Amino acid sequence: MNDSGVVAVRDFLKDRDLDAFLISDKEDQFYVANYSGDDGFVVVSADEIFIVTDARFFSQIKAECPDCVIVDVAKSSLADFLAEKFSKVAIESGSLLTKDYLTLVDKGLATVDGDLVVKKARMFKSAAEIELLQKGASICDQVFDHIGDFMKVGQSELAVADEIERFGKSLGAEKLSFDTIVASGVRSAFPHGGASSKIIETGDVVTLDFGFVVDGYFSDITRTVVMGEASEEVKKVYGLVQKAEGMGIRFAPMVETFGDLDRVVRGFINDTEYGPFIHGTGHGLGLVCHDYPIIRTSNNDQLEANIVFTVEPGLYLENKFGVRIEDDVYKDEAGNMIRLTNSTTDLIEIK
Ligand SMILES: [Mn+2]
Repeated sequence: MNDSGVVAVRDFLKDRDLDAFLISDKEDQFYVANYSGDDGFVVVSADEIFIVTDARFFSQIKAECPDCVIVDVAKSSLADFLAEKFSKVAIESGSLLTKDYLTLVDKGLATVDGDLVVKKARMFKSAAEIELLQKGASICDQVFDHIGDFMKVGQSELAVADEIERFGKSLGAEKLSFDTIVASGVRSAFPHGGASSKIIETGDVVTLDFGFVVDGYFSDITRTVVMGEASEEVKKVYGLVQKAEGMGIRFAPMVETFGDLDRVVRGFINDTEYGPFIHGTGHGLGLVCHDYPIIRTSNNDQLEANIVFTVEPGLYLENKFGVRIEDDVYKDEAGNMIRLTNSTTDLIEIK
């Protein structure tokens, strides 16, 4: 149960003169009601929190959120329950299925979109949440340190990915943040080249992008290494990406919005001979890996304290190689940038 989620939802109800907030996003449900069941809906009114689900989850609800009121979906459908008690309801357009939405419309319920209400509350991390994010990020650093010793020419990308997973779990991670990316040689120019059976060869540039979940909170790191000696071109491109990433972290306390931060990093890369920069500068980190906010030019959210996010510029030269560097960071109350991941960003040549 996170008070800031409940407060944000109830403020929205009050501001918009609504009766209830229907939460369909799983992480939002966990954040607001501490409900971790993988089926059902959370409904927040001015003074109660209901969970509409089936009997598989009743004992779990009693353990996780004993103050919530259980609504048995076998006796009353979501739409029947809402229509009986409420007339104007906030919904989450990003996660409510169209078929469920249509049942609400059928019952004559008025709906207002509140898709980002809980996600914007979730952006701001408490000290306890930052501690969990830090644990995952520290595992990333230890795994990167280990994998540099482990990697050898002749291994497959999958073997390296397996070792990343095994070592991270041995350090206390509960699961991977996403399928590990180990992309070598020309495959490193695929921004999201999942590990394959390709054998890593001498001279290959290798992008390693991985992360671990600790108590539900995600981490995410990318480093690019070279097997053997880096060519002059690789060194040049690497240096530009390293500079762009460092700028992103250094400028974060000086800009107003996440869109501004994207413009700084994007502008720098686009002005090099290897531009344009083809993806977002980064993303929020929290109960999911690509959490709100996505850092792109169109984002106007203020870059405030205690929002944990990634900075991850990259350059991709088709049929040659790619370089990406990514760290997890946040701005503290004093305006200093705090790095959660601390592995060196200097180019590592594995010999
Ligand atoms: Mn990322």
